[in-house]
Amino acid sequence: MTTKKAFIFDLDGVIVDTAKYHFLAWKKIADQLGIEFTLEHNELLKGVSRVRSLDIILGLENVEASQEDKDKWLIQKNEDYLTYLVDMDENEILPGVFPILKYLKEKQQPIALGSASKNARPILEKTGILSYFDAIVDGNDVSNAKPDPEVFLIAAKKLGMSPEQSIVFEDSIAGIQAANIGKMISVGIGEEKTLHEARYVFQDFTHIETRFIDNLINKKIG
Ligand code: B16
Ligand code: MG
Repeated sequence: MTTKKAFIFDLDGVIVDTAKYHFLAWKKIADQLGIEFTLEHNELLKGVSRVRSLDIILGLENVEASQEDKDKWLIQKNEDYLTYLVDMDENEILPGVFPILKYLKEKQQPIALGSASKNARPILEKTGILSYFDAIVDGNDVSNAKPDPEVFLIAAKKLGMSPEQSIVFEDSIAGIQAANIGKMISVGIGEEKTLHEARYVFQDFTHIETRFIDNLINKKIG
């Protein structure tokens, strides 16, 4: 009998390096409003919904705005962000991701996407990896943003697995917290100092050995 686990991947910053495009698009809005917005501030937006991201940016300098203005900036940000995605192809897949996805497929492990982004599907299509996913849960499917575990709980359910049988790969603090709150195994992708709440942290997928995946599948770690 094959042992199965649910492997749930965040999108931005884990599968593709779109975090840099989100940053550039938000920076334009911040500059327009005279708000200082740095890469350090950008960490606060990772895994966070578009609406909440704008509130965080405005909050950096206590800028008050009408709902009408906020709606306008949200549209502007997304339109600008989408221009960065036009030429996106498989070259934007982060190092080590393809081999891991292929390995999980070989081992017949269920795979899901758990992303806050409302642009997730077109990104998966453009980069040619949509077919690797047995379930997709994105910003269009949830009402509670990370660190609420809703997105990952729905993903696990769609794969027919319990939270305890689920492993979440995440680059954001909010996402790691969501996985932990959901009682899943959290694997941080990025800096140890930023993602110290994760059960495991790897700089990127090239640092994850198949032995680690095998141990997760066979429950030797967790
Ligand atoms: P969109 P993830 C998140 O995606 C991003 O990390 C976050 O920066 C972004 O604001 C959010 O998606 C919403 O994205 O504007 O495309 O709907 O990391 O959860 O895959
Ligand atoms: Mg992310």
